[in-house]
Amino acid sequence: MTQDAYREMWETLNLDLAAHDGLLAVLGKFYGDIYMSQQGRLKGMEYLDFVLSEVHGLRIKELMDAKAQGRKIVGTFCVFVPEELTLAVDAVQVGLCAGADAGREAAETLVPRNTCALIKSFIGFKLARLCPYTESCDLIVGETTCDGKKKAYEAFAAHAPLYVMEVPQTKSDAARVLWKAEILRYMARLEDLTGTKITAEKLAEAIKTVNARRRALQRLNRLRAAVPAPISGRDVLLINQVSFYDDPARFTASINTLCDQLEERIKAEEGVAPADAPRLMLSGCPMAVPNWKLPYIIESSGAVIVGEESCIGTRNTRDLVDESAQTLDEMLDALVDRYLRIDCACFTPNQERLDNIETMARDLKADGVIQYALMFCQPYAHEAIKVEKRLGAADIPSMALETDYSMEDVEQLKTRVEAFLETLK
Ligand code: BJ8
Repeated sequence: MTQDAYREMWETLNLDLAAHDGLLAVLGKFYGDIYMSQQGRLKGMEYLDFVLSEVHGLRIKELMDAKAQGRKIVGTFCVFVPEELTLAVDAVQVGLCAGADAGREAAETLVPRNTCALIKSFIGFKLARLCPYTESCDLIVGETTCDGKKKAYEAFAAHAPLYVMEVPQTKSDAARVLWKAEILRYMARLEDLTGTKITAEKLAEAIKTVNARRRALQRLNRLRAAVPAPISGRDVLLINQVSFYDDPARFTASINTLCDQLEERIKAEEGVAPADAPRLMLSGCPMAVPNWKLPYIIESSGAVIVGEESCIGTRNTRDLVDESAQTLDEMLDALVDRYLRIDCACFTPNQERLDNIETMARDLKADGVIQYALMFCQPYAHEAIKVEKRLGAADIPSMALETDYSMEDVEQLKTRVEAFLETLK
């Protein structure tokens, strides 16, 4: 498609074209500096570069074509929304990225200033008419996770076709009953939206599709345990980010090809950083596209990131849905169980997250962990204290950072990261 045809498509979606041009220019420059400057990238990353270069182009065209065929587009902000149900009604699910400081001033007319950058970002993108994904959606699914999101959705509902899932805050038996009811309610909403009934056959297929993507990402995560690290943390973060909006089957095939290349590289004992480069794991809040600030700072300071304990990382891929269920109800139970294993900091208590972090740091042979929290994020800031204690008891060095999407603190973050790396020597 030509640039003119893209502009026509964006105009149809009612984007603010001038502001959108500005956003794409910044994104392109940022991507060039952070990604294309890396040495020794795998051939398979060309696919990701292509997807990113067409992020508001070709993929949006695909969504438009899907809509023209009568398919619905469902946008989400949280890994609690079961994509299996969305696929089972032949709708397309896209994660609505919220990783840029765009439309902040407009967002602050709807939510308080001391709201985390992720929430302000999704509201800002909508109010400033900057995101073709948001504008393509027939339904946007929110969820009652943290207080910030819960209250923000009340304001957001006046601007978008919003539906909110009630996510329990504990893992009790009563919570499970609530979550099952919510899954059934969401299923009915999707059936109503699309006019398609979910059958055992369709759901089984959708479960397989999403599990296959998780397996490919699990494989990628296992390969990162190699020394020297065969792929940069920046590239894996990008892969995880793209997983939220690319076509699932195409994405899975591309990541498996990339993993084949990684295996070759590991056999040849080649790495993206020297074998003695400090190996760091990130833990905490999700980093949505195009939030690449901290990974860039870390890796340009001589360390390599070997894991992301985050929803745009292993929290989204660690658990599979049991594929042995036969009936629709058994499949729904399998979904309920799988999603209730998510160890988001919004749960109380949340002991399993501490166990998962320690296990992951050991499996990846991490020399240290950097905890990442967005400013004003209460759940992850609270858990940072516990995580630090737990890692300290396990003799794994860690440091907790709080930041947002602005570039103002880059130097300060760099100084702290470098000081942390010094302590690891
Ligand atoms: S399952 S982590 S994607 S809720 S950073 S908005 S928590 S104040 S994003 Fe999340 Fe689902 Fe949990 Fe994962 Fe609130 Fe914190 Fe902001 Fe956050």
